Amino acid sequence: MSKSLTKTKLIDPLILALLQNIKVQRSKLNDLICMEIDPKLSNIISNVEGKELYIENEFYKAKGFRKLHIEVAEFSKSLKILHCVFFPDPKYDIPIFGMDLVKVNELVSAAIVDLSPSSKNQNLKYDHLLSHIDKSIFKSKRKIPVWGNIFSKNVFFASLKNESEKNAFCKIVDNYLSVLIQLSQNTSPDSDYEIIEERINYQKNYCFQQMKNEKTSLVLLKYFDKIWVDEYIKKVLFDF
Ligand code: BLA
Repeated sequence: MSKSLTKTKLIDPLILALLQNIKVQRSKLNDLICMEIDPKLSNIISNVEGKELYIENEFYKAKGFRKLHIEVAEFSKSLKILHCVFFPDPKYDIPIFGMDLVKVNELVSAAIVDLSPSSKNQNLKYDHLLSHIDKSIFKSKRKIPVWGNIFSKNVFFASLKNESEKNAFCKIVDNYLSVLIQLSQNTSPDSDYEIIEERINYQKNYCFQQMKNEKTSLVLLKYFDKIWVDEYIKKVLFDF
């Protein structure tokens, strides 16, 4: 059914474990379809010494979701990234699933996952499903930056220092995805224009705030010019 990510590259074991979890959860969605994209954007590879680069993108859609995006990237053989955002179809009352894992050599400096609200008070519907998930083993929780006001109060953000924290993060991602799948299976499309418009605006704002994260663009600017980076961020990562 699908082309699969990372066929062409030996992949980091933690990123591989997360990818497998995400794909198993994604396969539970109804009407899952792989979206073809320009191969220039799906696979980006450079072997220039010191500036080696590998980016692989996969896009699907499904009932309730306009875009299910997974990106695996490796920069200069040392910086490894797993980026994943599942954007709901604004006709549906489903939150935005987002995760980012940034690994520099063996240290996971940033591991973040959230089900972010895609309309006002929506989080009240799933808060109780996330808030009891145990996060007590993590020793290096991190503070959400100012642009991160798009995240829910159950956003998880930490550095991962050892194997047990890495395993526990995989479980948290899996739990958040299970909640997402459960929520998406219990909804049907709305036709009220006002609520759809509100959800569109929430997604626009989500993308707009994510674009303020200079850490994303700073990495890409080491390998590409500004025009390319702006296009990539606006069209591939955070389009609306
Ligand atoms: C941080 N994102 C980072 C960092 C890098 C990237 C290098 C710094 C790591 C650190 O603070 O320890 C880079 N992330 C990338 C790149 C891509 C990427 C190049 O996805 C893709 C090409 N970022 C997201 C999503 C979320 C996210 C979907 O793309 C959350 C759902 C969050 N990334 C996020 C946050 C930080 C971060 C909150 C920390 C920012 C900070 O502390 O200032």
